[in-house]
Amino acid sequence: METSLVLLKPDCVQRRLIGEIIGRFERKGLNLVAMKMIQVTPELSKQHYAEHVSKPFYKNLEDFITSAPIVAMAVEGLEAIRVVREMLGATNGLKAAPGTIRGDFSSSRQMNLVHASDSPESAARELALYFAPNEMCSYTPTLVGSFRASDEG
Ligand code: FUP
Repeated sequence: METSLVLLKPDCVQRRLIGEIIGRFERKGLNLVAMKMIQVTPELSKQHYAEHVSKPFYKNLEDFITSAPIVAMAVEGLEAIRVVREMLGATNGLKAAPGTIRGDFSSSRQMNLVHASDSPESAARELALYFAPNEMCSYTPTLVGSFRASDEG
């Protein structure tokens, strides 16, 4: 099992797409194991986007991510990090494949609705930024037998 850090960004909240996006993850069979709405501060933005802080687009990105609340979630499942990234589609909504979240709902590189961790190392670092260990609610999903065979994990 893997757990990915997923953020529904300010454009997702402003456009009332929270339910639509969470619904996709639920219908896929992923488990939501933590969730909260928060206002990202400039400090948290710099931590989250540490690899981008020195890039020319960073100021605009920080202004955007701090412009309205976000919904942070921990999403658990088999191969969840790759599965969720593929559900999001390419970074730029104009290039994301139809059927993906960004392909269906975004026409922007910055306002691409959702963030998800891109590796196990990123997921561990990002989950720790948003959730304390006691905010993670692991549980046994009782419907798992309707989602996959018992020998699939
Ligand atoms: P992703 O992993 O798909 O979230 O994308 P990146 O890590 O490459 O980029 C992080 C965020 O920066 C994305 F949400 C989009 C944004 N971005 C810009 O706003 N302008 C750019 O030129 C590149 C990325």
